[in-house]
Amino acid sequence: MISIIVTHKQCLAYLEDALCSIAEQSYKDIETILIYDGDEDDPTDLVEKYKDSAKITMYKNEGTHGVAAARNLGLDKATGEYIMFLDNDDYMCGESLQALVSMMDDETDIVYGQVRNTWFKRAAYVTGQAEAYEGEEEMLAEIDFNNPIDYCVNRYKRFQKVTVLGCLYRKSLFDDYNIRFNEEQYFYADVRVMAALFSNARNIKGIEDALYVRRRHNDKQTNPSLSQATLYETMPSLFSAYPDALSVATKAEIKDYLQYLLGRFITLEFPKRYKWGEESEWKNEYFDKLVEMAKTINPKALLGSGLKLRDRRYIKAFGKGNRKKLERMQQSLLARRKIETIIFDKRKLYKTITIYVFSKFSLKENWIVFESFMGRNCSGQPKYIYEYMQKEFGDKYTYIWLKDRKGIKIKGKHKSCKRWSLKYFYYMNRSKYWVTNMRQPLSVPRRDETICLSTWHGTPLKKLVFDMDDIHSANPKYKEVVYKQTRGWDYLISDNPFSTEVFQSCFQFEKEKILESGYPANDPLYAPDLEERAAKIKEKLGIPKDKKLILYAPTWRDDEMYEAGEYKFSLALDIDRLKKEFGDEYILLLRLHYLVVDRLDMSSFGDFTKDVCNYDDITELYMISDMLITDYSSVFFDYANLKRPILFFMYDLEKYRDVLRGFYLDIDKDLPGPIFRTNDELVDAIKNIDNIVADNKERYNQFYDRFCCVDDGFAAKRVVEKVFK
Ligand code: C2G
Repeated sequence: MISIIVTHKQCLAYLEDALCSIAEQSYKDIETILIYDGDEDDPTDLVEKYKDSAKITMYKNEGTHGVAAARNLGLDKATGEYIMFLDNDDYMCGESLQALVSMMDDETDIVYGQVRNTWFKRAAYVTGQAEAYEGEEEMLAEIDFNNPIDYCVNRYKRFQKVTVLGCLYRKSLFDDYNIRFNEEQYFYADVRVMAALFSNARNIKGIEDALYVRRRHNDKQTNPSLSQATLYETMPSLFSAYPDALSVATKAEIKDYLQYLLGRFITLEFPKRYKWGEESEWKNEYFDKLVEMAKTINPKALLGSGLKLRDRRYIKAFGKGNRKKLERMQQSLLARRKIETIIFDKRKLYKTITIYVFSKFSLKENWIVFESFMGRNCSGQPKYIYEYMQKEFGDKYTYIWLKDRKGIKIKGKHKSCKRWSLKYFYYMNRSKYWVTNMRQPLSVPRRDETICLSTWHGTPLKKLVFDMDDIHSANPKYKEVVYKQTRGWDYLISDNPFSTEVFQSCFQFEKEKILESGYPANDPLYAPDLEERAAKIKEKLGIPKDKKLILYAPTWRDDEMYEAGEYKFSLALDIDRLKKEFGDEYILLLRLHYLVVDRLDMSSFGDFTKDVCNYDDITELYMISDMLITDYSSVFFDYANLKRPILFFMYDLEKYRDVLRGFYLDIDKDLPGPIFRTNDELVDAIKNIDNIVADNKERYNQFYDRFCCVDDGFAAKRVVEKVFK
């Protein structure tokens, strides 16, 4: 029998994947020992659900908390012949247990399988919808799977990554050699155990068919993981873990490896923290302890390890505790690295200039930087706040716009600069106000007095940041980065009570800082002269007066990208068909999302289509359109203010909802219009638009009351009065 020891402390959101992956194993001679460590995230309901299929017994880890103590308790309770550790945030694939067990024989004590890393949940992983873990293939290419020490111990080359996971152990190996986790070590407890297990095992075999998947956490704030802890947190554990592991390692190969790990740590990680001249525990206590540990390094153990001669010399000096020599070596090393990065990285250079030069100038109380969609256009809330301020205050303020594209037209007296230019750093640093509808980069040095008004850019339908499960867009550290960025917002605009609620959870943001003012960009939709304005916009765009307009404005897809911030789009709308059916009556305005970089060739559709992807302001497109077709974009919340027809073309609904995002609304009930999956259905609906409008009248009105209840044409005024006093 295999005893699977599952430790659970936090991250209840991940546990179900782990338990389900046990329940679905074909090998059934198992018991699951779930150690519940702590008081948060009570797993009782899930344990109940999988109790029979995964044969779970749950124990509460009283007293000393931590994964080491929890695993020891699991070892004490286990009755199986074999042991497998499964963390609550990980899962196994397919036939893992069967494969591992089939390799066991009388002479073998450990069988290991493949360990893979992912940012994604099990459903996405097993269906192949999870993207490959960055850099993993390259790392694995350098490692020999059939060499147990290479594969199981050596692969990550860092103490923090050494893990007991992914292997099946003969239980007697733990008992005969009295191998247990050191409960004093909150981190690094696996190092000692692996050193002991791999030193004493008689035979170790591997099988690639057994797959253990380690899930990285994209959300350090709410679901922290041990292996993602910072060095500041883990450092104290290292001082006991290393000597402890060295004392139980009996195989020369393992001993050498431990010394190599320490050597790498001393040359690559420690110098970044140890600032000479600055009094801290790194300089005193940690340094002294590390010197003691470095004395255990035998220079011969490092030969052929991949550490350069320069590094080996440094480690030798470290072992002698020769501070003076180390200081010299380290200062020149760090200075060289710093100068190299500043010279080759313009942003770092500008940041340095900002810190040492610009920030010495006074703050400009009446300077405001406006940024709309990262400088790609002039639209949204920043544009309408700006126009209101121009009208009300004129020259009283200096207005600075970020323009990252040629051809952006902005009315009124203003200055401008390109994002990431030296001028940009200058203006950002000296201006008292920032008005932006997206997140601000962290690399722009900000003063304490700066006031950042975040307007955001839409009422959310699709789940955002902390309400998202997996992150399929390019940056897996998204949640961590957004958390830091949103701490810099002094105000956040919301369009309705629903958004106010969601913003608190998705950004983990304080209610007091949210201004439920309505959206300034929706003000023109309530203008008394809406029709005349619309006629002028139509004329500007060269659209014949007798043609009605359909605006097609879909959103982007998290998993269809070239790189972060640059997305692909494949058009599912059958334009040929629409042209045939509606070419006489309508013109189709095609508006792709600003993150999509693909440009569609629409020359074959003649006058029927109009490419408005680069048109600055989508509000103006709303004003002239007789009907909107969209998918999961927040555009419909704004468009609904006009009470004109909205059709939803959701050809990829299942994937978008179940894998990529998830929604805040019940889309079958709450949307202000019907959902269509195919072009046939859509064409039919446009033909019968009057019936569609009549059929959906009630739900449209309900939607309007819920989401458009604050907008009234005066949102800009409310925002400006509050923020600029
Ligand atoms: N937008 C646009 N053209 C499109 C789609 C969107 O100009 N074809 C603009 C609109 O101003 C819209 C905003 O981008 O309100 C946000 O668009 P979404 O499609 O909702 O996408 P996203 O940028 O992910 O915004 O809470 C807001 C959203 O949930 C996130």
